[in-house]
Amino acid sequence: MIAVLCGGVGAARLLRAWQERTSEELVGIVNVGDDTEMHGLNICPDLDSITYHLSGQHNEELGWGLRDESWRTMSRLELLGGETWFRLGDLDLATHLYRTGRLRAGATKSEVTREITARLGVTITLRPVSDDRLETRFATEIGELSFQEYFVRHRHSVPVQRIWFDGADRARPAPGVLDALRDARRVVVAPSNPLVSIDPLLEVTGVREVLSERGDAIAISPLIDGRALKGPADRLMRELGLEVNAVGVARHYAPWLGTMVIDHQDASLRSLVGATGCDVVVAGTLLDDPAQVDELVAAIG
Ligand code: FO1
Repeated sequence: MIAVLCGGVGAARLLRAWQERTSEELVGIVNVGDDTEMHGLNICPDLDSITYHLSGQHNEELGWGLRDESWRTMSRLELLGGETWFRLGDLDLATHLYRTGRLRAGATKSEVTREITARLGVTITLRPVSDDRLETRFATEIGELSFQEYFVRHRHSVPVQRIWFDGADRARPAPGVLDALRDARRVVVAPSNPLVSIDPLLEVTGVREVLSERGDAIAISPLIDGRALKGPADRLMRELGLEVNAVGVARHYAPWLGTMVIDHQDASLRSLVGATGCDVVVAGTLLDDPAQVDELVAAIG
């Protein structure tokens, strides 16, 4: 079994590509720091993004949500003067209605995730890292923001001074999370945002400790040539004083990292990455290029 620490889209692409190339069981341990409540509904963007990708129903143009989506409910909500900056599509709403109903009836996030993935034919096991509250928060120039306020409402364009994870000190790992990390033949860190996708996973009791005990986790750099393919990872790293390249990512992960995979374009950083204390593998890391995915999976598998 292979355990993959996951944010959203980058992780979804990796899991999907890997599943096509292996018969080994894959378990995704998924960030919940982006989770939010809107209009009384519980929304889990990373879990849903991965679920929609793995069931082949994701919206490629938007980069989130469902394919063939319509927005009639949002138009109606706008007419009523409701909040519409966080857009919930008509089809996507069914997921949030289902999840919210089940949570109110006493089910856990893990149980609801199992139900939704089974219904949508997803065969990779997805586990929220915790069933407890864990909220990524930002201190910014314009005050404190939740993840979705920062990311969607302000389009990740507000300078960030600090990031923290509310509830992390009390967040217990969801059932099966630590066992998966202990028992996995390999633990892989997806090319997700280190500061807002992977860090919240590490904050959950026991996760960092298991990775340190193992000492062999393999991380794929989300930065190529100092840039994130998607999202604000590069910007956030700069604002928070990290070196904005694969070396900065490796240094951030150094206490528990075994191997760092860097892209061919960053081959010149090989020895600097290695100097942070990990092994280094140079491979293609562009997940929309089948030849590079073949090379990547061969390198980390
Ligand atoms: N991202 C946006 O840029 N705008 C939206 O209106 C938006 C709505 C939304 C609704 C449900 C959902 O599961 C995700 C949604 N996202 C939206 C994406 C999401 O907020 C972020 O991409 C992730 O949280 C980052 O990993």
